[in-house]
Amino acid sequence: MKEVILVLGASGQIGTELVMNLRETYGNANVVASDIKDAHPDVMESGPFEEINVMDGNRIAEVVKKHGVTQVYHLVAMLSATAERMPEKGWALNMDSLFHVLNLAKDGAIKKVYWPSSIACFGPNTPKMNTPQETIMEPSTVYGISKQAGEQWCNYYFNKYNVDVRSIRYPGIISWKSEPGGGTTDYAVEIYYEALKQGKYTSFLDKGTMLPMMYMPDAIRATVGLMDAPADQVKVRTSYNLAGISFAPEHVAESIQKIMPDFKLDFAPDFRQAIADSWPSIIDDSRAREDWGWKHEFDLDRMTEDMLTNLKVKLGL
Ligand code: AKB
Repeated sequence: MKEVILVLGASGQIGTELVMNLRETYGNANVVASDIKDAHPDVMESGPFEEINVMDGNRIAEVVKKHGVTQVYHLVAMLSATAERMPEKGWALNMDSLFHVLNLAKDGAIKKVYWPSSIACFGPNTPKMNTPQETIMEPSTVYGISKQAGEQWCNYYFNKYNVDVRSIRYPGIISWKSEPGGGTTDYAVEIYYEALKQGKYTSFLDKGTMLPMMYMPDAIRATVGLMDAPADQVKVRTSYNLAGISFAPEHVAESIQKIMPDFKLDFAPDFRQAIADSWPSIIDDSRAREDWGWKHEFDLDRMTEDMLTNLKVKLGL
C-alpha cells in the first residue's frame, strides 16, 4: 500500500531534516510538511506544505483527508525551558495536539503515529547513571509532565484501541541545519555557532552538567528505524530510551579545542540549570537495541568535526 506521510512541526529542528529524509525514501509528493509558519526553503520547495495549527483538530483531519495521509509524525512541542515560563499553554499544546492525532488513528483515518517523548519524562528521583527503560519517573517540569502523561496515553491507545503509535525518549539533539528553540540542551548547539562567530561561549549550564545527547543524523535514523520496524518488534508502547553520547559543556569545549585551540568557555548557569539537574546523565537504551536494532554512530569528536565544517559554510566563514 502507498504510504503518505504528514509531518506536523516541519519547520522545527527535527522536522526540517526528517521531512527531507522521508522525501528521499517515499518520494517528495508523498510527504506533506506542515507547520504554523513556513519551513526551511529546502522543505518548502521540494514537496507539499500545509499550514496547520496543531491545536485545531479539524484542520489536521482535513489535511489527512485531502492528501490520503496514512502516517503522522507529530513533532510539535513546547520544550522544557519555554514551557516553564508558560505552563498552561505548554500543557495545552503538548497534550491537546497529541489527542487530536491519537484520535485520528483510533477512528481509522491514519494507520501509524510517531510522537516523541524526551529524557524530560524522568525526574530528580530517577537513577542518573544508566537510567533503565522502566524506573522511577517523577518529572519536575511542565514539559516533562506532559511527556510522561503523553507516553501513558500512547500506551493506553495502543492497548485499548490497537493504535500503532511509536515513540522515542529523545536526548538533547544537536544539528547545524536548523536551530532548536526553548530547550535546556540548546547550549550544545549554540556553543558551535559562538565558537565560529566569537571564539568563545558562556554556557547557561554549569561545568559538570552531563546530559544525554545525540547528533541529528543518528536521531533521524532512530526515528525512521523505529517507524519501519515490524509492529511485533515494537514491544515498548510508552516510549523507548535512546542513547547516543553523554557529555557536559566542558567536554564539548575540549572537543572544539582540538580543531580551534583558542576557543574559550565560561559558565553562567541560569534557571535552566535546575531543569538539567533533574534529568539523567547516561541512559540505558538496551531495549531499543534488542527490539529493533538501534545503534548510534556519532561520537562527540566526529559530531564536532561535522558541525564545525557545515556551520562554517552555512555562516559563510
Ligand atoms: C529540551 O531541552 O527541552 C529538549 C529535550 C531534551 O527534550 N531538547
